[in-house]
Amino acid sequence: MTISYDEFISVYQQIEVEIMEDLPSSIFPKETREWIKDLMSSSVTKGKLLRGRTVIDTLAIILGRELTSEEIRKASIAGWVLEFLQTSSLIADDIMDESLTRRGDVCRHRQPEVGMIAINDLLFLECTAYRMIRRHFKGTSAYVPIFELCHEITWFTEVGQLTDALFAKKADADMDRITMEDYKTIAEHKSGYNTFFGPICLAMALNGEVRKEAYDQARQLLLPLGEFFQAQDDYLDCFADPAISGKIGTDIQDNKASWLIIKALGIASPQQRLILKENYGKNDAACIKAVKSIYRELDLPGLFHEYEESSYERMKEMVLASDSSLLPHRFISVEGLYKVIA
Ligand code: GPP
Ligand code: MG
Ligand code: MG
Ligand code: MG
Repeated sequence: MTISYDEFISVYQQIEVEIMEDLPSSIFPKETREWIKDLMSSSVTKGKLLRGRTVIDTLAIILGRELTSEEIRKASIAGWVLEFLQTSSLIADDIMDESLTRRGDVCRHRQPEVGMIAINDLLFLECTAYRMIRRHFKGTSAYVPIFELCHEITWFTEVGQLTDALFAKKADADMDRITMEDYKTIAEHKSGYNTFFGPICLAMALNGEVRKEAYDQARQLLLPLGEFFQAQDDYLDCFADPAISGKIGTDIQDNKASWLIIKALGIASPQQRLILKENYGKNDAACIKAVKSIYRELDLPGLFHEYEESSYERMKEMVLASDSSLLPHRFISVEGLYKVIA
């Protein structure tokens, strides 16, 4: 990547100083100031930061040259804006999914000293993202496009998240009625906007892109990657080692319309379906185990890897068929994006 993890973190340190300047000790108690500092350093900076760093990479690809230090600084700020928005969403998601761990730590709302203050925390992080945009871009031509893009990303992510939550509320017998088309709608919205559309379109905006068609094409190419990303996330929810993924899966007990259950119900024998239906959506270790064992019987890991290969080929074809005057092919490197999500 154009910028190392450490270089990107060093931009965060400047952002932290600016935010703390907005909270002078002459007005705010030490507890408030320390809370905010700790919230940001213990949550926002703890991810892989790939979305944020992709803004910088994309800008370098668009320009086709090394970035100046000023360009790196601006793109890094935009990258951190996305990271603040993403962390805000993750705190909300963990409350909704009743998750236990995130980024290798106990979920924010489960930390005894935090509890439901996590709701204020997630709202604070979202507002802080817009404060950062105002501070760094107001008066420049990128200000309005960046502002609008961030609103759009958040808006669609929230609609996707709602759709996901409503599907999970359905009785398990209804899981059958959820199709891969429904899955695509959920995944493209809850994950495609923040993971792919956001980083790439912010770089386009930083480069002064104003053509609506360019953003429309970006949406067309990037949202399907969100579907793949979410399928991978669903696969990892069940099969990854939490020590590596940093989070303990909850999709089975949460009755989620996961890629795995939709695929499984599509190919299971009547007997296997019965076991899936009896055990899915129950927060019970034996039920979770029963579902996982059907997943293995059906070789879902193998089927996921086949899906991975075929979706990669599909993405490559879509990029090659796209209008290069709106989005140069070199700009969207499918290999690069796959590396981002790997
Ligand atoms: C991923 O779902 C989607 C999000 C984290 C978006 C949340 C958006 C909100 C507006 C709250 P997931 O539950 O599968 O993610 P994870 O596996 O990381 O918990
Ligand atoms: Mg979740
Ligand atoms: Mg969720
Ligand atoms: Mg998940």
